[in-house]
Amino acid sequence: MASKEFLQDLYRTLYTIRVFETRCIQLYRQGLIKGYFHPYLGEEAIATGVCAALGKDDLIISTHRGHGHCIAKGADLKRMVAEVLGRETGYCHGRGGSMHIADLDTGNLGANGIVGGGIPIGVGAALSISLRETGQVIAIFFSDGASNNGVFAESLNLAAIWNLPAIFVLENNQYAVSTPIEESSRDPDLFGRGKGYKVESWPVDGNDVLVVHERTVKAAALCRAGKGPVLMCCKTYRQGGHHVNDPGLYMTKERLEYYSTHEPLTLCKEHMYRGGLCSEADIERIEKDVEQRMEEAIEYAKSSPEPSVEAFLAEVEQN
Ligand SMILES: Cc1ncc(C[n+]2csc(CCOP(=O)(O)OP(=O)(O)O)c2C)c(N)n1
Ligand SMILES: [Mg+2]
Repeated sequence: MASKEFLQDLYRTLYTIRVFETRCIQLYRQGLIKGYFHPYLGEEAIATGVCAALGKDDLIISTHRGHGHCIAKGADLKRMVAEVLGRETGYCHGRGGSMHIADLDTGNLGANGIVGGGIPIGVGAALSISLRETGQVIAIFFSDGASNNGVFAESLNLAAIWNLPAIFVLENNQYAVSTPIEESSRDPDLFGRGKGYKVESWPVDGNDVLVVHERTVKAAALCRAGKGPVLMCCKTYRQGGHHVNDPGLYMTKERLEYYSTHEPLTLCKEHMYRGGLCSEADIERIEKDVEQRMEEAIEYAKSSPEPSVEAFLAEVEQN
């Protein structure tokens, strides 16, 4: 059984992602965030469970919906908010914004605005790990839409024939923009796709952080034993539209209702309350602390300078 401390750590990460996304949506509405912003609301258990099973030296590669991955791998909230607000103190000095945060110090090879773009880069990193014999693994995050991209098949096959230490984490949120999974695949669970390449492939409840964690521990062990890759098809659901300006009117009432309770925070709290392991006061304490840290990060970002026009021009000239 998971310990109280471990469950509290998981809840802290889940809640940090929830608050980060919720507050950033408000900042977006205030005009402080430019461009696209794809919230990870409802999908928090995947990044949290996967990253909790990885070591500090292990790697991840992310997607256009990548804030949760950054946070779960240990990114600094202040630098994240600063990046999203386009400030000089951000991870990419405000040049990348929401879809391009990378943090090599925490093993995060970065988000990617190209759907499926992270998959072959992740396999390249796994090949590098394998050649250098470092014992690391990489978790490659991508969603159902990306799994219909040819590069997924090519990458999975290469990883398979070379037994690479890559965990393919398919975040099946059941939509690619507004296209439901039933319209883009005969097999809406998707894990059958790995079997065709003789890759260990599992259906996973992507909203239960303990399940995701337990599966990732197994996947990482297989990878480190030279039996990779592994495909984890984590079923989840977006708690809203594709991005901040999409009201998601095409989402089905039944599923929204089901996933309003079968969702990461609620399920984690159930684990915490089971057997009297944690109290409401424990949860409240974590939530207050997270909310305060987020407000500090927002203050830091707001008071940070925007990059200067001169700096932009100098970079363009250099390149
Ligand atoms: C190569 C490419 N094609 C199209 C787009 C436009 N686009 C952005 S997100 C998206 C849907 C991606 O769906 P999925 O992979 O399921 O990711 P999710 O948004 O569900 O996390 C599309 C088509 C893009 N960014 N890159
Ligand atoms: Mg999707």
